[in-house]
Amino acid sequence: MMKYLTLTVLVATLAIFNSCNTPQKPGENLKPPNVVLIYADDLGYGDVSAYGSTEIQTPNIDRLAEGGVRFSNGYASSATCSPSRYALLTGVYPWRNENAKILPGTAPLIIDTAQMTLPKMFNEMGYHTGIVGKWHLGLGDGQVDWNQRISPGPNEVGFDYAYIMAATQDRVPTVYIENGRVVRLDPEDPIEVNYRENFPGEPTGKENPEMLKMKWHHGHFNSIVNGISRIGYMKGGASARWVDENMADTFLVRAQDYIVEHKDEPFFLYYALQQPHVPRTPHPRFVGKTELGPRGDVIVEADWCIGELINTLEKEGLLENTMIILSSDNGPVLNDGYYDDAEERVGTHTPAGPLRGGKYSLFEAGTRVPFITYWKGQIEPCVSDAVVSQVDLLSSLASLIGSQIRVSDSEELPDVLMGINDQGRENLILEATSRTALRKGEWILIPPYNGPAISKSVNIELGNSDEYQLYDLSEDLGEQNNLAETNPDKLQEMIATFEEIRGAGYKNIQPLELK
Ligand code: NG6
Ligand code: CA
Repeated sequence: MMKYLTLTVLVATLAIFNSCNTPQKPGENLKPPNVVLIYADDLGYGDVSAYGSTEIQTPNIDRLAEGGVRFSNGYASSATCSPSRYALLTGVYPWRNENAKILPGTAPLIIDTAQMTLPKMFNEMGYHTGIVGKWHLGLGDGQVDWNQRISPGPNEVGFDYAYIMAATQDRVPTVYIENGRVVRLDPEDPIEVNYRENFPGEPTGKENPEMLKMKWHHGHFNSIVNGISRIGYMKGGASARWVDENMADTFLVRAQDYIVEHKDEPFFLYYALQQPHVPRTPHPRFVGKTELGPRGDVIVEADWCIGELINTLEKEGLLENTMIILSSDNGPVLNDGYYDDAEERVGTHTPAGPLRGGKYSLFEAGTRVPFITYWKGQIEPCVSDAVVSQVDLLSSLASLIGSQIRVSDSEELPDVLMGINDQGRENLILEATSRTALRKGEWILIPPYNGPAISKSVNIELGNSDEYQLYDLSEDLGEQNNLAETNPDKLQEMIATFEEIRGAGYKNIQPLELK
């Protein structure tokens, strides 16, 4: 009952906002804005207060949502990281690239250096471009020497400045890389990385649990760095290894410095936060900020970072000339491989909001994520129900800043981003661990896939079934009633559209094994 009441109040509160169809003022000629793209890692649809969370308060994200367009149907291109990031930066659906899967830290770069990218598009329009944060799109050619300049990487696909972690916080190498060079590396203590076998004498999470400050639950039992065992083995580079608890501040300061340094020219900054991906390691000043343990605390930490970044833009007088876009690379997960109390302390919090599934899932919560655009003085606050995907950012932002570049999977929806109209995509292919589904209007089609219905390790419904699944989101946002049998005509129509866009190749997909 309590929960029902809270939801009712929330829906009523949200309804005060206008829907997004205010026509543009006639004759308006906008100066192309700077663009800051803030991209969280594993942040769920229900994890922020602007989207209904009551247990976690995110006032800075809410400030963007309340002053901008809050999309209720905004999607990541995939339910996992690398494929989503690939689509975000290239405007190409991830299922077109068989290498766009969750990557190890030693994977080669999966973006072709000849390919059009978001930063290249900005570059061609005279923008300076920077990335600070998580990369996870591979580096080099597969034979990286971490002690030399690492290339190709972000600099070779359009970023003038790059300060990154190679893969994820739970994967080696656990070092920062600035424009291709490992930061603070001592040449006397070279780094070696291997994902197949350990280096003799190096401790691991499996063999040396006494050295761990955070215990692994599944996977994550290889090299130990900062008391946390990771995926993959690493040796050397002691002075370069990151301290997880300082990562948020490290990235924030680089992002702020970038803005200050480039305030006098147009810029595009991709600020790729590491939270709330595992291992969740809030700085001590955020520990205990929520009742939810580290997962809640790092979301509050991320929100604080976002607030500080907005403050920098404001202080530099850039807020009225900068479009801020906020989203997440995939949906939420509680236990993603470490014992960090995320499941135990979740209480009444619903990371996926009203949606079914989570990270790795073909159900809505895998890919439907917080999605906000904000531009002070130019965007009228509103809530948009338009279907929009991160794959659309390339063509849409190109159109917005006057570039002619378009990429075919990336739909041109600048007015949707601006909240001027709410006519989004008609069709969208959703992806999760190589499997694909279709959203068409308010309908969802999930074709049959082998594999477990629920992943036991992460405790998430994956969307696998022997049968076709057909859901009507307008009546059934939680995807509980499969209408495939009762609506054969709609089912056939959806299959036809899906196969037309996707090709028949989806049938041979072996979904990623999730233990
Ligand atoms: C999985 C990891 C998970 C996370 C994920 C990538 C195991 C058992 N699980 O393989 O912890 O790292 O990959 O997450 O190793 S993502 O957000 O970067 O896609
Ligand atoms: Ca992710």
